[in-house]
Amino acid sequence: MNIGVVCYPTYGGSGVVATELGKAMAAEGHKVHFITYSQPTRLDFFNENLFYHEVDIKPYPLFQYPPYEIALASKMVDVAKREKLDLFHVHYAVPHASAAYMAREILKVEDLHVPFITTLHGTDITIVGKDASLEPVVTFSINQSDGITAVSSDLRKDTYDQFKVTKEIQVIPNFIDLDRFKKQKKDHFKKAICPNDEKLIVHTSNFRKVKRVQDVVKVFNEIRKTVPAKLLLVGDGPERSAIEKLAEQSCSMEDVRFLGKLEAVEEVLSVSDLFLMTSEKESFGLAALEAMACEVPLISTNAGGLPELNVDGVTGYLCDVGDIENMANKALEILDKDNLPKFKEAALKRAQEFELSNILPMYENLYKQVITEF
Ligand code: GMT
Repeated sequence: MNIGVVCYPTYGGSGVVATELGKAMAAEGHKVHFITYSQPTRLDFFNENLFYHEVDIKPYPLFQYPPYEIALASKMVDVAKREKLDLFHVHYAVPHASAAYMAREILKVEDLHVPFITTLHGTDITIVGKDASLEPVVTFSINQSDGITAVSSDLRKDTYDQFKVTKEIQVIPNFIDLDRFKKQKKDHFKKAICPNDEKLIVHTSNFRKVKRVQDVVKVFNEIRKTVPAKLLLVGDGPERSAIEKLAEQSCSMEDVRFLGKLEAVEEVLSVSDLFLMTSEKESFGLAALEAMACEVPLISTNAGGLPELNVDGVTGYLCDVGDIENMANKALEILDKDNLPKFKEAALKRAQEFELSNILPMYENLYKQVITEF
């Protein structure tokens, strides 16, 4: 198949899923064309089946807001014609689904038939898309999709609850490449961070409000009242300065490190004992799955799709959003030397269910079905 993939190219779950899926499809022999405004972060190498087409927007003094959606749709039309695309797969509904709709309809006029699949990732539904300023277009373009997927049953339900979507939404969860995300021997790294064998707690995110990273710091402060521990915060984003301030005021900066954006996050996960995901809403929780694949158990909230990943009492614990005390108590239970090995083992076992090879056929079958039925 010749597939056109539209996604956000930055660090972020939807871009990672889009890129890793595209790479896996290319390895299966399909030709995959990424269409976006800059090179996707995990696509910086040569492969005969992978292509990148940059969306170009010319600045003009009249434009307070450059028309990205139109530029994207135009590029999609252009690539579809030149590369004889069979299908578009757009990740994150806003504004990719409406651009895909526009491209498909333009191509139809020239008797070219290129259907599109929209994958809903989370905040495109739960935060951005449901806002009244966007909702009519989002509803329309989801309904116009030739295939719709959501990354969890919870997100599927949210979409039906909040939008008048009349079409079938197929749940295809996030996936993990266990060749990359596996526990590596990094003892020297652990020794450098935890010289006195402290427990290592980790959090990775894009530091947006929805992640409630301040709760990570608060839970950590409770944990270290009982157990010597260190905290690593990986990632960057709008809330980082506020979190740094909170950490400076509430704990010793010797014990907390902000690592910023990190490509080889699996190396940090390999030496970690516990992952904290304190999000107010999380459609799936890809960062948590990456941790579990590296044998790191999880304290997460019970928000969104997290209960579909984190098995309460087995791979970690599920807690109410903002319940710092319970999160800290449950964390101490996991970190107990008699419990930690079994939680680690269970985390890995659960992650194996989301191995790429289990999920890839779901997308591949959907692609074939949509192309055949269109
Ligand atoms: O978590 C984010 O804010 C990034 C966001 C994205 O769209 O890039 O992630 C969403 O998609 C991921 C991949 O499907 C999911 O694993 C995340 O749970 C989801 N984030 C939220 O729902 C907040």
